[in-house]
Amino acid sequence: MSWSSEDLDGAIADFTEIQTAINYHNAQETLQHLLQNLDLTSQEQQGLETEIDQLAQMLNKLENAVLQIAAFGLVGRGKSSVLNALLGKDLFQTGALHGVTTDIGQADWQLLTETIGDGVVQRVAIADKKIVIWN
Ligand SMILES: Nc1nc2c(ncn2[C@@H]2O[C@H](COP(=O)(O)OP(=O)(O)OP(=O)(O)O)[C@@H](O)[C@H]2O)c(=O)[nH]1
Ligand SMILES: [Mg+2]
Repeated sequence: MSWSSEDLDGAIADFTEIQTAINYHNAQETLQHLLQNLDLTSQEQQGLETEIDQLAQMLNKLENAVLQIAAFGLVGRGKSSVLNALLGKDLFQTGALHGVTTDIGQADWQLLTETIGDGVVQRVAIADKKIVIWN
């Protein structure tokens, strides 16, 4: 069988996708293993609490395929307002004065899977608002 350049491109793309999945799985397993096999004294545990927590959060992101959205921009340009609009809740303080937001804030979005017609649609659902992110 002779391969066309499209066949080769397709095979390379498939291989890249498989390699990505393997890397993802390896990262997940490594983190799981690390967190499950921590052998620390209570003093060490206390001292490394923040780092351990960050690793657990990283693992949670890998396991739940968390997508993070961050807003960057000049002061008073509407970052908090946009995030509030997406969330459907006034979680982030907004205001006309520059520099209203002084700390990093976070809010959780919940991903729901719904079946509509023949296809499965995944939605980000916050309060009563829904944003389709995958179809
Ligand atoms: N006219 C208009 N005003 C907006 C819009 N979006 C936000 N604002 C107003 O602009 C001001 C600043 O909005 P914020 O969401 O607080 O902006 P921010 O970028 O988070 O500001 P900092 O946290 O201070 O950096 C507020 O008074 C908002 O009500 C918009 O699309 N149009
Ligand atoms: Mg803000």
